[in-house]
Amino acid sequence: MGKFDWADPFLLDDQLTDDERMIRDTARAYADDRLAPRIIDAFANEHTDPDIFREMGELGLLGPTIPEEFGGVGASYVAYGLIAREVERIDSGYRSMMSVQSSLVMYPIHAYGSDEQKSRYLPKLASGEWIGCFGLTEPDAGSDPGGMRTTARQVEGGYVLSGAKTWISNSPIADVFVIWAKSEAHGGAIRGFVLEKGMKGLSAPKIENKLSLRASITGMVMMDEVVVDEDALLPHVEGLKGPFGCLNRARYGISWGALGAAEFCFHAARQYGLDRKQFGRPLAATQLYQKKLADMETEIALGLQASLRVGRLMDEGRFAPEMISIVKRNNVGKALDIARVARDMHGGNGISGEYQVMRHLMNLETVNTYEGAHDVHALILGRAITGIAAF
Ligand code: TGC
Ligand code: FAD
Repeated sequence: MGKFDWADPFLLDDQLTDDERMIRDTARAYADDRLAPRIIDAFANEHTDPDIFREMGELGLLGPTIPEEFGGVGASYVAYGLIAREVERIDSGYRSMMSVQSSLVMYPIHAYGSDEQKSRYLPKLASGEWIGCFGLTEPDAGSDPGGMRTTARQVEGGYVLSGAKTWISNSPIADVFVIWAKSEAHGGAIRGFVLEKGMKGLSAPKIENKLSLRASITGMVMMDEVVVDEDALLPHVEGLKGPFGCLNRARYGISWGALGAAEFCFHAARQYGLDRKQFGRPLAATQLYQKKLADMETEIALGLQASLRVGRLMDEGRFAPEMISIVKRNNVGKALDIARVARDMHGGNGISGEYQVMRHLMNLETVNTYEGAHDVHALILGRAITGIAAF
């Protein structure tokens, strides 16, 4: 008979390779030693520290699945998920910074870019010297990115981009902007362009006063007739499958990350219940408290196994986007429920920044919405189940 470990009920650790465990341990040590001590102040003061990109880059945590020749470490998608879990155990905003750089900026340049684009951008993005952002969402095109209005007009030797993107992670501090636009020269098809900070007509104002993800800066991207050379175009993809190919990777990472946040909340609620006495005994000695902990442990364990399975299928090249919709939607939804219940289990202390569960709860509200809202993933699955698109 095996031994039961409440913190790793299905022995997930056993199912990892040595390399994956090593990468996970690196990410965990960094998160505990360098991110955890900063987060309470960073969230309270809405402060994003650009040094975090450099620190993560030094440890190989940015674009880890990218081959070594471009600055990555050629790690598995399972390893990428494990990094997301460790970073989001501290804060969803820090995971956001990491996953935008890795899946939404480095991935498209690697998968759809020219050799020149790969050599110019990937090593500096991998080291964190340059910060990237990904502009898909617009004020009037969120869940329906096909309705975007940003255009690229062909001119002699290049393109002119005009439009506005909103809710763009990292944009106010970004050096590199992956922008999706409808290109007149390609029959109105959506194409990707790589823009750089300082281009005339390009600005990225910060969105102030977010009540969620406060340690991760978010902004708009305004493009007022930004002229780019022909070589700013990502040559190897056309249509919405370009941005969706990136979103597949980021959504998958989020499915692990959200469970990292949920694990933090579960562990905090367990410890709080063991320490706090009411009616002459620990809260954890009551049946209601134990049932809540059992529900949390169960959902986290099931969700992690599902993400591990999807990660293995990604590594084997056998994943379908709908698999990712299942784990993104389920794991984030369950993490949000767990954070809410953990907040309740902390009583009045649960609303204090020091106890951190409410910060995770507030963050997970964003995570539930971005990268395909919870209900939008239900509709993606509904389409696959019935053959009828209900968008
Ligand atoms: P649809 O007709 O379904 O598809 C259009 C074309 O795209 C292809 N495609 C995919 N390809 C790869 N992977 C996927 N997951 C794909 N989904 C679709 C499809 O095959 C088709 O290709 P082709 O060659 O036939 O043209 O498109 P639709 O317009 O009907 O889409 C509907 C829907 C709901 C699926 C889609 O629009 C959607 O997913 N909406 C959600 C939008 C979203 O997720 N936005 C995320 C913005 S980025 C972000 O939030 C970053 S936050 C990061 C952080 O801080 O961590
Ligand atoms: P809407 O699409 O208007 O949706 C509003 C509500 O309606 C949701 O509940 C949704 O589920 C529901 N809904 C929509 N369509 C349907 C339908 N057909 N049937 C039933 N219900 C529907 N975007 C980027 O491009 N890059 C980024 O880096 C980025 N970072 C972000 C960071 C933060 C902090 C936030 C909050 C957002 C970020 N986003 C980013 C944008 C994010 O992807 C969008 O907010 C998301 O896709 C939803 O779009 P929306 O906000 O316009 O909501």
